[in-house]
Amino acid sequence: MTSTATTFPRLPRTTRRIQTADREVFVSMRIEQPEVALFDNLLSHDECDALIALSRVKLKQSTIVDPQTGQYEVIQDRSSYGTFFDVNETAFIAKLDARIAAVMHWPIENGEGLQILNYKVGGEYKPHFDYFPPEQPGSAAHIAKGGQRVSTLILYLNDVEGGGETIFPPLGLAITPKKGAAIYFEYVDDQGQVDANTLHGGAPVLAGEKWIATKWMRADRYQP
Ligand code: PD2
Ligand code: ZN
Repeated sequence: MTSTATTFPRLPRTTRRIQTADREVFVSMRIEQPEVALFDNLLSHDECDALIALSRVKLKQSTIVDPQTGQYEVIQDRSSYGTFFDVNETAFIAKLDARIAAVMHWPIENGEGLQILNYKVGGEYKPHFDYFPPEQPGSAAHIAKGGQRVSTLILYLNDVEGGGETIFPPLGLAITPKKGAAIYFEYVDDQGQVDANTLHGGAPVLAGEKWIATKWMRADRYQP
């Protein structure tokens, strides 16, 4: 499937339960314009623990895309540690990639590899867009690898003792991390227009630590 075959929104507004191949997922909150949905029961607690254990051993300081050069840079705005799993890297990751694609209503092959992030106390991700701003020179090289990003799923792998909400400042919305739940949002419509109201960030962790997994979907098949 490519962006030209898209119905919009990707996640139908009437969907309340999603029966994936191996798990029933609940849509516990919806917003329209921009399209945001909270999923409950997406991952089991054992799956969350397994993702953390597999990631802990290979964490590196997170980077962002420099708007001018398109190069990955370590910056203060993103004080987390992270790692990636290639799509379908193992049987376990393949099972999760399939479930994630089912709830995002978008093909597995359009997804970037699952990214795992770990924030310690004080760790945050300042408000940003997940799409590559079309007007920025650094975006072109990334858009060339499967098109624009169109939707995001942030999966919460633990309960955070204090802080660490995912915030959407233009919407006045804050999501408290809950182990096994996930927040979904989409930001490119069927005309290819990006939605600046999806500006979002990860609030500072105040106590404990925060673990998430992020899936970013592209308009077309992703070419790493
Ligand atoms: O950790 C978060 O809550 C968060 C917030 C904003 C993660 C991302 N963006 C992301 O991975 O894009
Ligand atoms: Zn983000």
